[in-house]
Amino acid sequence: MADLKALADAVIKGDQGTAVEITKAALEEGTAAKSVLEDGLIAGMGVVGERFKKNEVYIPEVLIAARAMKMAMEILEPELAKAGVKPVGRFLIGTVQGDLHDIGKNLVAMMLKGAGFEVVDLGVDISPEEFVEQAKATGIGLIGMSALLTTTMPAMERTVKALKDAGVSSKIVIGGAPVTQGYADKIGAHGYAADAASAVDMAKGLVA
Ligand code: B1M
Repeated sequence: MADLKALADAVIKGDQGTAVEITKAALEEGTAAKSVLEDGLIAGMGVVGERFKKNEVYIPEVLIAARAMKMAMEILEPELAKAGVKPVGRFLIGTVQGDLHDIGKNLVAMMLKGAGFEVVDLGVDISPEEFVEQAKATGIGLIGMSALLTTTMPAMERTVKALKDAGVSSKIVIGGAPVTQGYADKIGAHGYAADAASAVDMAKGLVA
């Protein structure tokens, strides 16, 4: 019987080799892909997210854990697809126009994937028009924007307006060092998250 607790521990420790090995062994012996995902990988990333929120671990540990999860996911994804396992939700994310910072945005994307979301990452310097185009093309109900510069924050407001003008009814979450809850309220975003773990909580709340 595959030890999914050991798989969760491997993710927490960022031990790629062990995470991949247990994932392969679990699938070979017939453990359901959904169980490997939920009781192993997501359980492990959930612990990392909680520790990150409490400042018990920091960005490097989160990145290492996310990488271990990613390696295991590469093995698991075809099996999940075969079994018809649906993601918890879908999330479209990008850094706004004029802004090239992506470390925080990538962390948010990784933590969302760790929580079972399918993430479409548009990258950096994304114009309001591109957000609208991609939101319409993918039909994704949750859109996240990141900005690290006070000078690029207004692009968030323009993007929220463009999405609403285009009739996109997706929920919009914003974040990034200079962004605040007050700013989210002002521009009509549905939510603000101060860090990657809070972004996951917010996304879960919005799809619930
Ligand atoms: Co830039 N930079 N930078 N920079 N840079 C800052 C942001 C700055 C505060 C530095 C400073 O002056 N002290 C300053 C902004 C000042 C301001 O506007 N108030 C600044 C500046 C001025 C600039 C340039 C203009 C510098 C220049 O060229 N003169 C230039 C702008 C380029 C551009 O974007 N057009 C620039 C360039 C760069 C680099 C390319 C060199 C590099 C970016 C590399 C990259 O991202 N690939 C860089 C870096 C690394 C930084 C600092 C040092 C670190 C940012 C970072 O990655 N933090 C930063 C100073 C600092 O913060 N100490 C600085 C770690 C990251 C994990 O945190 O992104 O806040 P953060 O993400 C957090 C939360 O905010 C939240 O979750 C994350 C994890 O908990 N979060 C979200 C983020 N996005 C979210 C989205 C959500 C929810 C939560 O929902 C969707």
